[in-house]
Amino acid sequence: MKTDFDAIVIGAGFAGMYMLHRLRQAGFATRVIEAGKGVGGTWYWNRYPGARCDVESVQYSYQFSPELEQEWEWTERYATQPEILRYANHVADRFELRRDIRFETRVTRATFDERENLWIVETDRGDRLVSRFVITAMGCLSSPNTPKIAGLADFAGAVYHTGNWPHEGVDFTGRTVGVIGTGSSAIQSIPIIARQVRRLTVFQRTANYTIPAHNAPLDPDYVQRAKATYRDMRARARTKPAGIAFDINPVPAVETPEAERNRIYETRWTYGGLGFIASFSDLLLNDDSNKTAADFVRAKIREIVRDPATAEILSPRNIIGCKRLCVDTGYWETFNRPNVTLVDIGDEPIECITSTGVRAKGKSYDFDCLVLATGFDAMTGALLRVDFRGRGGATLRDAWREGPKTYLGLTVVGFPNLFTITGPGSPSVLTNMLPSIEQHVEWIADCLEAMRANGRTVIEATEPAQEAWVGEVGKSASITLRSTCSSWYVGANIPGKPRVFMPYIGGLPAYIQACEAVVAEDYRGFALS
Ligand code: N01
Repeated sequence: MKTDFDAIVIGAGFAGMYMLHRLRQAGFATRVIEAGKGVGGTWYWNRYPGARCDVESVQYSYQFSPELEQEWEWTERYATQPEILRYANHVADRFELRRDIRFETRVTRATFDERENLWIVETDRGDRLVSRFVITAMGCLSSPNTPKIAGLADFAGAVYHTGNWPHEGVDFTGRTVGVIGTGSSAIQSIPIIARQVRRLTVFQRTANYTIPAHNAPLDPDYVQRAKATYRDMRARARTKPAGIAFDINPVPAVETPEAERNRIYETRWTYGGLGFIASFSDLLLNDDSNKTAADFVRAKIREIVRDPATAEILSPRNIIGCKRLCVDTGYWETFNRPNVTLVDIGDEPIECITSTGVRAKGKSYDFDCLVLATGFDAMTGALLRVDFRGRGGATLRDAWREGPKTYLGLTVVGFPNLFTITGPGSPSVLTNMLPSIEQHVEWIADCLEAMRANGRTVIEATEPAQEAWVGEVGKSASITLRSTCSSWYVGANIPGKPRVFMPYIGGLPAYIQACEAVVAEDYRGFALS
């Protein structure tokens, strides 16, 4: 069989773009296949009002090119979606990536031919491409979840999903709007939508924790300092569990007197952002410690939200940081607006959607538009949308029937020469995605180069190695509170999805060490031929 490419990469977000660049540098014939009309992945699709990154812009950026770091100028502490998309486009232009990307094409099936040890990749445009390697770069939160609420198709107005927002934007001026969901996407968009609409109604199933962003334009002096010290900052970030250079207080909350504890929470709240959860060392390990942080945030909600009944509904009762912590600009304050109503559907799901609106708790709410801020089929959704067939025609869907199983989050037994960037079983969504992506891309590229140098053409994880890694992922999840609630980390948001904590929670440094040890021991746990 004639090969068209050494490697086919699926997806042209930050992972796919860097993978292409790195493989091209190493002289591998590479083709990226991308469903969208442009690069950017998450930042191409998630164009809802208020979309921005919750990792500070100077950290949420590539580090592989010092020249790129120096020439790009971030303008805000937390970059907006349009700015990040401009950055992605700049990278695509600067490294001339587009000529090897096929846009507006979706991979539908990939089949491993065991006689020739090649992948046959099929697309919705009728392509049939033959490649030695397939590398998925499809993102962890890229398969939008549209809940099966009865009557959704009957709604006469417009329905928008935050994860697939119209590119031309939506003008909500003077309209009545219902938002379903109160995750990060809702928490970012609700304050902005509320300012435009005549009336906004928010349907909340689970109250969520959010910390103020205190976003602001970046002072040019700060940017210059950041640019001058990028190497140090990146090295420091690499020593942190989340790959983000913020300080983790090494002291446990339970051992800290209440007044001192609240002073520390106040300092972190005033600074803003995800670092709040690093106020103490044990917040995600100990229920009592976690409760001190949760109580602090609940007190803030009561302080900000004027109506006590609304404040009570908005106050989360679960573990703080168990679901992904949110970062907002004016979320709680929005519920003081006279044009905003909160409907608690925690105890009773939405009954149905009608042609005019939503029926919940025996009451009808009429809307011009509905916004589904209902999240994603996380981590496995995008991968399982492609019909992967490995050895013996076995499907990935079958291999993962009881939950995803991988070796290092990078490879799957029975699927030779297939690599999954930020796949389940890797730190991915628990970290700053950019450094995690870069680490995976570099590991894969180094692996392909080593194989070429040694005249090897097939690599596959072995069953014992995969079992051991799956055990490690499960063991590390069991010691934190993060695995204890109904989050998308465990697939709880998708009916019927196996309940398994999907990312590796042992932290980026331990994970990098594990990946490097495998290489140092001549790709321990892999069969190479
Ligand atoms: O999705 P989510 P998201 N009826 O799954 C509710 C990243 N992200 O798009 O909690 C009623 O968090 C659901 O309720 P419940 C970030 O990692 C990052 O907001 O399941 N409600 C929940 O409230 C984030 O964690 C940024 O009870 C229903 C909401 O919909 C991840 O993406 C910005 C429902 C979904 O929340 C996902 O965030 C945005 C139903 N049938 C997102 N089904 C950054 O800042 C679901 N819900 C980088």
